[in-house]
Amino acid sequence: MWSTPSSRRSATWSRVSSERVDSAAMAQVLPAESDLRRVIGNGGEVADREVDGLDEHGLLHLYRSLILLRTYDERSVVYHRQGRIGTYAIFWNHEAMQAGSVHALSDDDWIFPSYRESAIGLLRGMPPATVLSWWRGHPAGWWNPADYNLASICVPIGTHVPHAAGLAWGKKLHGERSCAIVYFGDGATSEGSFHEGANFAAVMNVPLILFCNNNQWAISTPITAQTRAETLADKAVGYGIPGVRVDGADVLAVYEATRDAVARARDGGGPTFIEAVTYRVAPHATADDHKAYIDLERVEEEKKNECVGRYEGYLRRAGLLDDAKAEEIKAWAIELMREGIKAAEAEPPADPALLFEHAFVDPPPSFQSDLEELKRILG
Ligand SMILES: Cc1ncc(C[n+]2csc(CCOP(=O)(O)OP(=O)(O)O)c2C)c(N)n1
Ligand SMILES: [Mg+2]
Repeated sequence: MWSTPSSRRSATWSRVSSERVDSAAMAQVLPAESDLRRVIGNGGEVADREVDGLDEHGLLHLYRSLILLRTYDERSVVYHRQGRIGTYAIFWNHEAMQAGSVHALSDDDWIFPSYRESAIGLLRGMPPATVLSWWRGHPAGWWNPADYNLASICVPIGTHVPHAAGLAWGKKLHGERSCAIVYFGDGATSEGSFHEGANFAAVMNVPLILFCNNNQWAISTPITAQTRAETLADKAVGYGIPGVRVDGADVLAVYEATRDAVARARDGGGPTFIEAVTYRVAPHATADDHKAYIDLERVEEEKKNECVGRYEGYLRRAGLLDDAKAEEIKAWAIELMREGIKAAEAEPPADPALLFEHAFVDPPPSFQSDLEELKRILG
């Protein structure tokens, strides 16, 4: 940056400061919504609603995506127990947040996932073997982000929020109509990088959707120990952007909220913060035992309202799904996973030198002996 010719530097900075003035002048936001938006009823006194933008084909496609993610997740826990993949971050009951939001995007919109959305690439046509390889620690699990408009899976909490804000800013500077979405958890809202990214996106009025999966736990830290704000959506007010709260187990409510946020982003309306509220009914990851800190009765209660079953009920009430169709889709997803783990396991062992390459331009001399020792251990 210091070698940037002064003419280019000043052109960039004058654009930056004038945009800041514009967006500051526009920053008049309503208090964040505190009610959870819902579309799916309960089959009783709470009626189902219809959603614009999804016809019969779209509604079933969404179901297919939910089943694909659910099957990926359930099979992954089994593969972990069989020693075929490493530690795995379970996303059971998070599928609606992922599928509902991705269905509101176009393929040229960029996705920035955290580890909780590790399999979101499947919704962009990524083979299950790629994600399974990632969890196997194998380089076959690395991809070129530009191939899918999908950034790599972010494990440090919140550090991808500024990356997503920067990419979205670039889109704005290029005059593109596409946007970016970044996924993070409730715990991430306490991180500096979340704040930096959200504030930058707001000030620069970039086309970004900040999608918070509020599953009410950050490993063993409950949401009540995370913030004194009444809702996480309230944080949006501080950035001067709209904040929306949805039921994260209602895939159609998630779709609707994201669709609106995408439309606003494309029209130059800037970022939106979406708080999707759900409950983490599984342990944080396969290495965690949540019995040490969670109320298991609450977990059982929450499971009754899990997102796939709720959407299945909606489709059945609308006459769009029957047992035969549901079984066919589940069988398709299981077969994909069978092929996926077979392909991942057929990958030849990775070259251990890859662990050391690309880390430094000038590697320290110790790397050579470290690599030799690793090779000796691996036999
Ligand atoms: C910068 C950073 N600090 C700490 C951790 C350790 N860590 C891993 S997961 C996690 C909890 C994150 O909770 P949340 O943001 O709510 O996401 P969730 O796992 O619930 O999806 C923490 C603190 C980390 N990965 N990165
Ligand atoms: Mg969380």
